[in-house]
Amino acid sequence: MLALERTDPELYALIRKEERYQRDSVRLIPSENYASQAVLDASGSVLQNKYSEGYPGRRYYEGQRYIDRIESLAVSRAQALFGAEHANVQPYSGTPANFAVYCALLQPGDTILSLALPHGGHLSHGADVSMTGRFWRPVRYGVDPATGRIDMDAVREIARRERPKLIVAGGTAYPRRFDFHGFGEVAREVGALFLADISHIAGLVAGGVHESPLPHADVVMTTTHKTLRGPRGAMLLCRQGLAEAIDKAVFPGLQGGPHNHTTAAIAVALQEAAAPEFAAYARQIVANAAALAEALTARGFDLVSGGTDNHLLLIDLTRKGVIGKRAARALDRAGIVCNFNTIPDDPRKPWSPSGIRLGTPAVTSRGMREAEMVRIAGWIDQVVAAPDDEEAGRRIAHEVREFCRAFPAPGLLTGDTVAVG
Ligand code: DSN
Repeated sequence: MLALERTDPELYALIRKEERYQRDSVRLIPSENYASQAVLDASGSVLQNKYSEGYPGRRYYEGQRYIDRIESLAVSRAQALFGAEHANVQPYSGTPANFAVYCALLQPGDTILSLALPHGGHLSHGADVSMTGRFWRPVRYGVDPATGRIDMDAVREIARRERPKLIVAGGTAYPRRFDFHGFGEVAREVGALFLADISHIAGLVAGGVHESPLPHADVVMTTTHKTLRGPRGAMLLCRQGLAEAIDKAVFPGLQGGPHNHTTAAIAVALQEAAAPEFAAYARQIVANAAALAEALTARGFDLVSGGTDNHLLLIDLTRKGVIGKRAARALDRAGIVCNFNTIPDDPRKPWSPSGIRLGTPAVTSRGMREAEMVRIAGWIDQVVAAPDDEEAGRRIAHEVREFCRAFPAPGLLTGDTVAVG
């Protein structure tokens, strides 16, 4: 970033500080990751200079000889990795991608059945505060209060009663597997279409650790920057029969020119995800989450659903006597970055909920394994036990910084090269 350093030293210093922060802390936000240097290279390339409304071979601007090849490469890699008949790699991110699916498949006012936001669903699945909850009629399934898991019999009952046009499986804070086969059966029984939003688990699906929804779903949406470890973007996968509707909804329906630099970076990430090392990475994400869950449970933490099948843990801090936001802020001061989160049927509000959410994709990208998860659980326990102890927070932050040195993160500078300001 020599040019940036020269022309805008203030901004350059802020980026370097963020880089050092990412390097020296344990990042446990389950939707975050460290993209490879190759992904960052493509994402910061001259491709961002080009306008390309349309699709390969059918553009509204000239000068597409390389852009068409780049987008076609991303599309064919997505098709191959996920076994999809059709792929659209242009959505800017997950929410616009889900919006495009609703525009393609539904009429305004049609019913969408999805996982309730307070039970781990996503805003774009029809939450009240989202436009998706205004333009369409949302109905919700939740998790069973006793098990913390989705009960497919309950989903079927709601679907039979509400007759949705679309059923959505997927979420942001659900630590268990989605029964894609079961959702597909319910959708077919009530004549609904089925959207699987695998944004959080796409890397686990690509790595063969979680079941693919492709045989069961009409459309699959994923963001590309979470467990898949690509740039910030999204993809839609579907069968050929829905391809035209999906493509038209993305462009010209909702978006203008695709972000070609992102498309190229998605292509890079898809190639990386097809490598055998990525399957090992996906397996280790899940093994690390299980190890973190076990170590925290042994220290008296309450995990929603009692554990995890994937990359994330949702922790109810009620019995620890600390609210989620206070814990998350104290952890951040101690070099452990997570987010405060509602738990199912949380008596508290989303801005100050009862829980925290942790995930292992980023720490696994640094090469951390089960033993490191036990160490991290120990720090979390110390911080949550005394969130206002600033001295302990500083000591732990120092220990975390030293610990992180042994685990270089992809795409980040190492050593003192980032020592600015
Ligand atoms: N914001 C993402 C997450 O953290 O799960 C979902 O869009």
